[in-house]
Amino acid sequence: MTEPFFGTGPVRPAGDEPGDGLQYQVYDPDLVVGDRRMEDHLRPAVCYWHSFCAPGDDVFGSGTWDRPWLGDAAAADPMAAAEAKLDAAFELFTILGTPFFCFHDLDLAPAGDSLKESRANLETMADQARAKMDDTGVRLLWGTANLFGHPRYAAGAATNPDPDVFAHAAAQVRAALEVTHRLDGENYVLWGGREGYDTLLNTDLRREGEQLARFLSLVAEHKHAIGFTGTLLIEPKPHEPTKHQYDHDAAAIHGFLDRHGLAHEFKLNIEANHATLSGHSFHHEVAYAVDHGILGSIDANRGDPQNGWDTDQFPNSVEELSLVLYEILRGGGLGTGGFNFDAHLRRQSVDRDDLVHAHVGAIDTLARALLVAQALVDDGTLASNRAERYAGWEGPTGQAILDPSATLAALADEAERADRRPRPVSGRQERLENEVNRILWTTR
Ligand code: XLS
Ligand code: NI
Ligand code: NI
Repeated sequence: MTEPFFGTGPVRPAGDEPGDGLQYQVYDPDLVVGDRRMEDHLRPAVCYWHSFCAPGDDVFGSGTWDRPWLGDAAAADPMAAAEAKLDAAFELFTILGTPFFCFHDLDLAPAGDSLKESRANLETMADQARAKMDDTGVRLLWGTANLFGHPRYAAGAATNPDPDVFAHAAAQVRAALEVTHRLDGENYVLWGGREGYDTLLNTDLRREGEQLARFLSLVAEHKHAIGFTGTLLIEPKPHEPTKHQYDHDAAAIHGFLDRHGLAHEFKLNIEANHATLSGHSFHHEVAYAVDHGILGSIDANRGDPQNGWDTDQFPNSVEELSLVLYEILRGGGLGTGGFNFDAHLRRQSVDRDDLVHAHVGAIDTLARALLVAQALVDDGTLASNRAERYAGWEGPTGQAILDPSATLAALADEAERADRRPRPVSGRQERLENEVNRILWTTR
């Protein structure tokens, strides 16, 4: 290992005696919340791409961040640069005490001149990552393939009009999936970056849908062929980079998977900022996934209420995340998933340790939200109110409707005969909002 990049000591858990250096205010991995340790609820992960691969550029200006392994270093000796990046990444994971990380194939290793060379680079870097994982105990939450950056993917990967592009993407995914398996990754993610269209004038919607389904079923088949037991995840996003993306939101993907007989093979990786881009709340997307048994994992970040794009800021709202965590607890937890910080610094955050502070704040926000969510579960008001609201479905009318022998005519006859006149019942929204605030404000 070369010189430390951050040179900061480990961030101490909230439960520790105060001392020098950084300390979490709330996050204590070993604190038992409800049925498990805080770390086992949250399973936080640092993502490789925003933290180590992006230079801090935007469409108007070049990179501002101090990332010595990018630029000239990467051009001169791409594999040496990838090693320096790996060192810095594992240094950050160790400083933060985060149990997981995530990567795209091209984050970990540079592309070669051919698919074969790219695969060899990835395997070499995966061996190095394995050694560091064994040393530090850090695990892989998920791997994925970058099927959106290279110009060949401008018109999509699986949904490209050119089948050679589909085949190229298949080669990349095979390598990334196999490396994820070798590193004992707990999930494999497919984000349909450019699987969508810019204009309908040149797009065959039906054919592109079939291509996407074909690709997903080939990935699922290969997962089983190699004995990978992790979860396959699809990440919804409605647009950006393309005008319209097929994996629009949780419900659209659910319908698509069902239609193509793939619903048992995939779960969802829900990202906060993608939820808001699709016109939903993050809470909605997670609740939809939980209620349909397809919640896989979370990409934790936040957007900007005034900006219509994926600003990928670190999460900092306990209010928002408490309700999201409440749904996750209600659904029995994240399973193989976790909270991956798919978030990046602002362009002006040029100090090396800004990256440490960003993650510390985000992890503390999640930890606080978890405590509130558990208090909401323990309090039980939301659950009992919901149960009471639908209680009629347990009674004679509800049961008669649900009975498979029921017909519309029989129900109509009975409704006419009984002549009941249902009255509107309060939805109690404000009361429930007050309850949530009471718990938010009083949970310690
Ligand atoms: C981009 C996506 C991407 C995926 C991984 O908006 O969030 O980062 O999570 O390809
Ligand atoms: Ni994401
Ligand atoms: Ni995103």
